Amino acid sequence: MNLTPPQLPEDQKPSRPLETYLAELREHGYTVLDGVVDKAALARIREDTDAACKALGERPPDFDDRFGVPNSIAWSRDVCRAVTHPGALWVMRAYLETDIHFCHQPAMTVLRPAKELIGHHPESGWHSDYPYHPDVYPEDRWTDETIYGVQFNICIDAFRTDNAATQFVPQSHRKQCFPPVEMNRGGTRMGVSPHEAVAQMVAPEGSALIYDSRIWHRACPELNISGSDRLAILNAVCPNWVRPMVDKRPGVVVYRDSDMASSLPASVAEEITRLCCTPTQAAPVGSPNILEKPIGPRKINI
Ligand SMILES: O=C(O)CCC(=O)C(=O)O
Repeated sequence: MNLTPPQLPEDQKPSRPLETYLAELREHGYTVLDGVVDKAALARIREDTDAACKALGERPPDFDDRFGVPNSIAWSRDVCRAVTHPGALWVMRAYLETDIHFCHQPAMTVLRPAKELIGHHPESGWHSDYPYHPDVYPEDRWTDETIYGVQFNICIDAFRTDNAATQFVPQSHRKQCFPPVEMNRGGTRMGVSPHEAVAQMVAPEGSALIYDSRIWHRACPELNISGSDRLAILNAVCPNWVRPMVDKRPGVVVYRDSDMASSLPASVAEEITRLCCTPTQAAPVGSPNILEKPIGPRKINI
């Protein structure tokens, strides 16, 4: 593990030293790494996502939902560059104290503006992220001090309180358990029990939210009253020996068939190979058996 932060090019430099983001992640369970994607790249990603949406077999809903646009590493060089941002990768490797991989292919998501949902409080949605899902972690006990996952969500649009910035419970990762069932009974009214401590992860466009996968959080589409889409690239990141949450191989085929790799800088192509295309590594001796469940056609709960 290289614990020396990398030197970053000007167009990928955050406003503070990388160590400060790592310290924040360690203290609060989340940090907002700014400057991951520049303005020109954000504009191209929005345009490419729009084109990819139009090519989807089924037309996605215009309101009240969040949907994924698959295979973004095959149709956007800027997505490849964003998900391999060397500063973000350094923070995550340092936090998990190991080398990492993505547990599903980078997921471009579009959160539509609310219409019918405005003023409603839909039930459920509270969860922790992979591998802290029910039936994945051995015996569903998380007493182990080692941390096995971070979520790496790149904000293509700013995350604001009026466009459904992700809801979360500060410091809930320290409780080492799933969100209690009461949180998913009845809708979420921030400030009202059992959601009195709920806050939102606000972040500028082009930044990355990096948070401990154990933190209790929820997508809140009813709060997108902005009238516009909110785009984000979601990534579940684990030590490279933790089995992926879905079969990544179909995404690898599409990426390889696209010939995207030949148009990427070598360092970006190498990281994409490492994070997205390399088989799961052997688990170190003594690690919990997070590998035992067979991969089925499960829905990605992100
Ligand atoms: O899209 C959001 O606001 C929530 C994202 C989420 O739930 C996740 O990354 O696990």
